[in-house]
Amino acid sequence: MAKSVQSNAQSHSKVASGRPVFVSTWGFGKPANEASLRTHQEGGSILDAVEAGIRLTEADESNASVGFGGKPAANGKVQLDACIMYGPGAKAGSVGGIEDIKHPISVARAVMEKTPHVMLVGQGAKAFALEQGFAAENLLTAKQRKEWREWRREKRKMEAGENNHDTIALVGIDADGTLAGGCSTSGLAYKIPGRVGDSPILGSGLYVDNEIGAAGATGVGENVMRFCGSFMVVEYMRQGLSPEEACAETIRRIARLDGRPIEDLHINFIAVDKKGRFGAAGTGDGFPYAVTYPGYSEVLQSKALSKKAIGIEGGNAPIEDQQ
Ligand code: SD4
Repeated sequence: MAKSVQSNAQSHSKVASGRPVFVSTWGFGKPANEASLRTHQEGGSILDAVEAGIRLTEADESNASVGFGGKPAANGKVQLDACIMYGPGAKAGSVGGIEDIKHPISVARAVMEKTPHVMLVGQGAKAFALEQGFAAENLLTAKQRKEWREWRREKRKMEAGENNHDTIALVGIDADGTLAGGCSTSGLAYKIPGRVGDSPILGSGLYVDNEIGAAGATGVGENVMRFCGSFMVVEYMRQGLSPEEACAETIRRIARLDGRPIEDLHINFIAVDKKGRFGAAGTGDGFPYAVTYPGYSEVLQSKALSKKAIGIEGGNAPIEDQQ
């Protein structure tokens, strides 16, 4: 296994020629990466940079899967999940199902830096955020309230497929080789209140290993979190796979264990390694990811493990439940 892995590795390497490097999910990751790069160039740490990039996406009302403007749970409340991880010392913070707070990535960072804990959820997470000076605000926009009401009126099912995505996972490495990453989402649209997906779960929606690299996930969280998906990507990189092949091998292994065809899983991974190599893979065709370093910022197409279309970015429209 390790052998064939090594030989695959050579043909799938994309390497950044500058530092820092930021890699994130979807096309909207590009402006997030660019905010990260700016923050770093202005003197921020790699952790500050990751947080700043994700905050840009959280504040973007047009993104229906992250932060303000995100789609609500079935009860009409927007419940957000986020985590952040810093390579040195493997420090981490996370919040699950937090309501009324626009920047869960910053609350996750506060959990990491100001408490002895790693994860806070629900009411406790919100109370902590308020204590830390975060403002409570309504995150359900008029557009999302209208769509949620229609969804409720038509008694449609919760969706979990190719049009229910757009989480941001963003990982970065600086000139010293220090790694950091974050992940933020409103989760699956119209989920059962209290449902938490992979995004705030360390090792699932995000993992950072300062010796090896970092990885993040987007898509149907249930199909990532049963397999510690991002941790698995990092472990494949440890075995010598390139970031792209590590993402692809993780998807193949998940599909084998799950038993369903790859195209029914709707998951995607991004990764960067300690050498500044980067890559991504998705179960469907057309998963875009963004890569930014000094003098370079592009949206690239990931390796596709099936021909099934990934669904439109910014989609997040109800379809039949595919669970
Ligand atoms: C979740 N993984 O809550 C998230 C959803 C997502 O892009 O990634 N959307 O399952």
